Amino acid sequence: MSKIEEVKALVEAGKSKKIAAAVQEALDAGDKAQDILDAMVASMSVVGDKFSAGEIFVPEMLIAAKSMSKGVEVLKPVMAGDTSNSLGTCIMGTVAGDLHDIGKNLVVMMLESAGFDMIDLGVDVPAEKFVEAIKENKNVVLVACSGLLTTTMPALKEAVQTVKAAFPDMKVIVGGAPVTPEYAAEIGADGYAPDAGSAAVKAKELVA
Ligand code: B12
Repeated sequence: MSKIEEVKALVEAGKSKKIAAAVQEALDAGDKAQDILDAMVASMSVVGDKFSAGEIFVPEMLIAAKSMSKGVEVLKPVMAGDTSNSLGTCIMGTVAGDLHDIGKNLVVMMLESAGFDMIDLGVDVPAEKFVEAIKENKNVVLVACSGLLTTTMPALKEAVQTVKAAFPDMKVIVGGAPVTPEYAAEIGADGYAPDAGSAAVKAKELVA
C-alpha cells in the first residue's frame, strides 16, 4: 500500500492517533500536500456513502472527521502561502443548526494562504453573529458561509440576507456540498465555489 493509500484507509477507519505520522510519512515520501488532502476528502465521501447505506452511524462519521482534522493539521504549514500582503478581513462560519466544519476549516486555510485575515466564528453560527463580527472587526471585506445539510440551506439564505440587509455592499461567498451556483445566486450571494481551492480564487476575484 502506498503512503497516500495508507492515509486514506486510516481516515476511513477513523484511526486518529496514527494519522499525523502517516501524513508526515507521505510528505516525506514525496507525495504532494494537495494529493494527500484530495485523498482524505475522498475518504470522507466514502464515509458519507457508508452512512447513507446504513453501514456506519454518527459516531463512526465523527471519528473519521476527527482523523481528517488531525491530518489537515500536519498539512497546514506545508500548504500555507505568503500572507504578507493582506487582502482584508474575512469572517467565516458554518451556519445555524449545522455542525460540519471540515470543509469550512479547509476554506479558512486556503483563504488565509491567499492573503485574507481570517476570523473563524466556528459552527452553528446564527445570522446576526456574522453581522456582529463585521462590526467588531476592522477592514472586513468578505463574509464566507458554509452549509452542509439540505436542512440548513434556509439558514444559509438567512445568513446572506441578514448580512446584506445590514451591509448592502459586503461581499458574501457561500459553499458546501448541497449548495449550487444557482442556489447561491437565488439567495443573493455574490459568489459560490465548489471546493477550498476555487474558493480562494473566487474570494480574491470578489474583493479585487
Ligand atoms: C463528517 C460528517 C459528519 C460529522 C461532522 C464532523 C465535523 N467536525 O465536521 C458529524 C458526525 C458531526 C455529522 C453529523 C451529521 N451529519 Co454529516 N457528514 C459528514 C460527512 C461524512 C463528511 C463531511 C465532510 O467533512 N466532507 C469533507 C469536506 C472537505 O467536504 P465539504 O464539507 O463538502 O467541504 C468542501 C466544499 O463543500 C467546499 N465548501 C464547504 N464550505 C464552504 C464554504 C464556502 C464559502 C465555499 C466557497 C466553499 C465551501 O469546500 C470544502 C473543501 O473543499 C458527510 C458526507 C459527505 N460526503 O460530505 C456527511 C453528511 C454531510 N452528513 C449528513 C447528515 C444527515 C448528518 C446528520 C443529520 C446525521 C444525524 N442523523 O445526526 C448530522 C447533523 C449534525 C448537524 N446538526 O450538523 C448527510 C447530509 C445529507 C443532506 N443532504 O443533508 C451527509 C451528506 C451524509 C450522507 N450521505 O447522508 N456529519
